[in-house]
Amino acid sequence: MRIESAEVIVTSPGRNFVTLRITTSDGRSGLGDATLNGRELSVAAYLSEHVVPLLKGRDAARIEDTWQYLYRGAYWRRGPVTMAAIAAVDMALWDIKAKAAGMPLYQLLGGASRTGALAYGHASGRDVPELLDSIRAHIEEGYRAIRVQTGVPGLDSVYGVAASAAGGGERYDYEPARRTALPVEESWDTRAYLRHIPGVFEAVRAEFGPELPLLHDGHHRMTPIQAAKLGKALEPYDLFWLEDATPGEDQAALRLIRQHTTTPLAIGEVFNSAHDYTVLLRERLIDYVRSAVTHTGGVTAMKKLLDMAAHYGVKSGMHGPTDISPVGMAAALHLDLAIHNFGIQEYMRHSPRTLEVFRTSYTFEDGLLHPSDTPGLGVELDDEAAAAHPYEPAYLPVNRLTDGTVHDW
Ligand code: GCO
Ligand code: MG
Repeated sequence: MRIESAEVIVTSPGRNFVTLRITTSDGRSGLGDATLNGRELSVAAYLSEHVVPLLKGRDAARIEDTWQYLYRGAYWRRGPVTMAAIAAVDMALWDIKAKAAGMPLYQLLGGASRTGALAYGHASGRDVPELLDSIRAHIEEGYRAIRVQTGVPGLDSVYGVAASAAGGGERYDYEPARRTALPVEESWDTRAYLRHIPGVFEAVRAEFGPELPLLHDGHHRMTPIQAAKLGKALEPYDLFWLEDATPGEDQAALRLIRQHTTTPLAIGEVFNSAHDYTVLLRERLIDYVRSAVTHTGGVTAMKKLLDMAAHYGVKSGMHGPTDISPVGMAAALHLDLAIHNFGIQEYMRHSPRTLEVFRTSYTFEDGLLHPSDTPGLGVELDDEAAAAHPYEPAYLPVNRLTDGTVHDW
């Protein structure tokens, strides 16, 4: 089973996706996700200029060897572009291997450890009443765990808050990347945010009671002492997790937060390697690993990372916004089902237009996701539908403090 060809497909059914399709000499094909929101073409170029030429003629069954060849062989290691490209190759090869075996991928990863993966959805509102409506709508859709984000008085637009229920999007969801010539600039005031959020969670608990798992994303905006203060203030509301409290590259910052609060901590959506977690795991500074299969070098690397986390009692909470394509999502779901230390899976849901391009078989029922028993990853790409949506540049926003200083977005 030799690799005969590999093609990079860039499509934009409402938002941009980069997909790699590998085809073998015996006519099998596999898909891998290489989408890096706002920087898509850098991964597409890395793949087509530097990776695809190396794949032709390789044994498609040698997944570990190919991973090491692309990782060590490049000399320049890690980084989101490289690791997303390696991830796409890795996912596609696992897809092929599982199809050849006639099994869903999770069977090759050790088989199911559970009946389905608990998913959390994104509720948001510009104010508390709108937020409560959004939570209600998510519960009606079947969600059993909810991420809570709201507007902050005095700030025009805030990370994670859908512009409006009817806001021109295909779903009532927050999509940060905009198709503008330059990035949209948002404004931010951490003190106003810190004053506002505890009251929001108080209102949510008052309305929905103590049981519903609630999550919150700080999106890297706080200093360690601010994050410690927020974690402490949120303790009465029993969060499932507080995510990305401080900027991702500073692992030691989590030490200070951990000393002050029992609110569980999650981090890692901007990480791209297990090495980004060594201090966090060894010192038990986090509770959930947030990496995406797509940005961490694929199924091979993610499985190793999650196995390492398991030894420290740390669980998975894989990144699953709409900028992870249905292919990357499916890869996460197979891991979610197979690993022992599963925690929760983010599930924002793709738009109907995206799902016309990517034909998925995973299911969402009674709050649980299942990758399905279709052999392989269980996702196929419709080339005609993909070609109908050419790439359109889009940027993630840039954040500024109210005095104009650039801040973490
Ligand atoms: C999340 C993330 C996303 C990111 C997005 C950037 O928790 O789902 O923070 O909303 O902002 O993936 O492209
Ligand atoms: Mg996040």
